[in-house]
Amino acid sequence: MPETGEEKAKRVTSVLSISHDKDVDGLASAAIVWRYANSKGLDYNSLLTDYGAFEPAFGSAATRRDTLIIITDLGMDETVLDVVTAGLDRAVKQGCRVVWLDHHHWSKRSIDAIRNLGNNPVLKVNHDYCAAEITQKVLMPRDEISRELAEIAHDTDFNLREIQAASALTDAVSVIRFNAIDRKEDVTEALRPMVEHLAKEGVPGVYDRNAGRFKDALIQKRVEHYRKEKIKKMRKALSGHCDQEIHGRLVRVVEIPSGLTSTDMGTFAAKQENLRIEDAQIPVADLLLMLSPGGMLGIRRGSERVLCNSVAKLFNGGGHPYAAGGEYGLYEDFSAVCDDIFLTLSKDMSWLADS
Ligand SMILES: [Mn+2]
Repeated sequence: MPETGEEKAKRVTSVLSISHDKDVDGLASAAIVWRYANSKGLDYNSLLTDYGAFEPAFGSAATRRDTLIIITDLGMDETVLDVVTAGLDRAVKQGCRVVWLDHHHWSKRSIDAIRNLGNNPVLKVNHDYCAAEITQKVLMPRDEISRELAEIAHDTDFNLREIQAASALTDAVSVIRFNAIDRKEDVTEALRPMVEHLAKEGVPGVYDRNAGRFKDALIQKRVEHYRKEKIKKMRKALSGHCDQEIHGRLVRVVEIPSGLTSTDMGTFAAKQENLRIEDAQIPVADLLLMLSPGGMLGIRRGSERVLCNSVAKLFNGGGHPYAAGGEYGLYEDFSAVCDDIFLTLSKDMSWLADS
């Protein structure tokens, strides 16, 4: 659509990047946006945020003038539609332009709300790629550092774990985030040095591939410590597992402590060699539900005989067939929760895959 004289924004002078603070995909996307801003000679500001904190993020976007606002790795569902569109609408009236690049599931109403903003908004949503890959293809198609950042993000977002640097970065992000949250510090500020290094030099800016370690010795030490603790916590969580066979599938529920992600736990629990508990060997479960202290449910699978997204729907959540999340709610008695979950699953068959 050609820009009309009236609608045309004054030349943008800066870029505001809003990206997901939770994982490597969000950080890599922010780093690619930085490289884009830099290549165009535009000022760059970044905000990293998470679901539940859209109000301050988009409130801040609403104060911008003549800014290209690039949002990456964040989905917009209808619960935040008003907050998001109000903020962006104001920004657009002040000469801003919106580019939104994402790979989550969007409702038609959410898509229309963004497409209806003024100043020719760009919205690209594609489930086949991670957000950093979409960001790289749209903004920096010929930039080698951006391409590598996207590759690292893909490895972690699709949980392939084939690239050592990608797994290391994932752990470093967790270490930095959990540490900031524990100390009640700002997560964006805590992650900013890492995003900057990634933006300026790509992966080699933070991680030495040949040595297999972070360039920053303190981060390396903290990641090593985090990994050791993580394995202890995962073994402990598994030892308290609650199993039941439902509709011919082995369903397992575990409690996970804070500081452990369901992606890590799910990956660990899907490997037979990790399932030796005391002196007994337990099988890999078809379906694994991980209950966190706040009552959130991480849902992963150990075989293709179950659909995690259909399980999530029974617990107010959603996701992919191979990984999903839901909510159980606050609880006190873990074994009562297990009974309740098993009962819910036994009454429903939508979560059974045909294979
Ligand atoms: Mn992502």
